[in-house]
Amino acid sequence: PEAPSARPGPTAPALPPCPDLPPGLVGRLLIEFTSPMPLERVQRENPGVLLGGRYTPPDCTPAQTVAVIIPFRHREHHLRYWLHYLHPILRRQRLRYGIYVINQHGEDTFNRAKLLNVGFLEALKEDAAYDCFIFSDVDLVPMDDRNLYRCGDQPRHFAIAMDKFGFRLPYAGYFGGVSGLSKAQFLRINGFPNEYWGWGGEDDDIFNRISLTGMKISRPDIRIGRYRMIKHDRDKHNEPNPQRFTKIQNTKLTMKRDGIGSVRYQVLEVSRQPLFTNITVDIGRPP
Ligand code: UD2
Ligand code: MN
Repeated sequence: PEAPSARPGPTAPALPPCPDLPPGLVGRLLIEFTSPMPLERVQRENPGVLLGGRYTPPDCTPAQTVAVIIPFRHREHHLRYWLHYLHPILRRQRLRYGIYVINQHGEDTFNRAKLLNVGFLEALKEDAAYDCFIFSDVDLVPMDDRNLYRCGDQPRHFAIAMDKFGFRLPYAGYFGGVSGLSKAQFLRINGFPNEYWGWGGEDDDIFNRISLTGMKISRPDIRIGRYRMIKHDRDKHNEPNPQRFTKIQNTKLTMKRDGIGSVRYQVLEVSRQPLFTNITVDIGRPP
């Protein structure tokens, strides 16, 4: 018989699959955005997170590999709170994950959905194992860790009960804030639209894409899908898009030509930070 080895080597037995319901979740969380949040503190409190914001549970093998994609520009202080709250939550949820901040270069009009498309492609370039994509605003923090950041057999909407909407779904077709699609679900809807410049409409277009391809949104219990949004004014260069109302009438026509298959952009920098991967990208400007 072989001598017992003191530490796991290449012949160590594989870890068991992670349980469906992770042990050690705490449920309702206290979330506040008043005390300042230095990055050094967040780093110190999350020693298990690897360069680029990667994490793998030490005690089990997760079923999925999750890329969290954050559309971003000039929201550094929101990102610090997001990282502070989300890393421990995702860890307790026993996820194998990576955090990708997709930073729009320059000062042209913001384009959230196009940045999310870029995040999908660039995360896959970093690790072809990603099979679940969670798209999150930088200013949204879940108030309950039972809201599991995983993908299922239908596209998932996580941020359903936000403080700013009185903890209710604002309308039945609402799909904004935080959502999740498996790789197959994302490709089935040709990804997200690239042609929504400025604020609004892109989330409704994504909802339309999902309905038009015969899928149904899945949501957590209203008592669990609660979120706090960090209070903020409208950013510069993200004015409400006046075309949004007519554009969302035409998803059926536009989704075939406008999506992940047609996204054009240029990566300017990939920088692996201790708590996240920052990808600065030139996505052009509205025509
Ligand atoms: C709502 C939706 C959001 C999106 C948006 C319309 C909620 C909670 N969220 O957000 O998902 O559909 O309407 O486009 O209802 N961002 C930057 N820098 C900028 C501008 C935007 O980083 O200069 C990013 C950031 O991640 C932000 C997100 O884009 O959280 C959405 O922008 P917002 O927070 O200004 O819009 P909001 O709160 O109305
Ligand atoms: Mn916001």
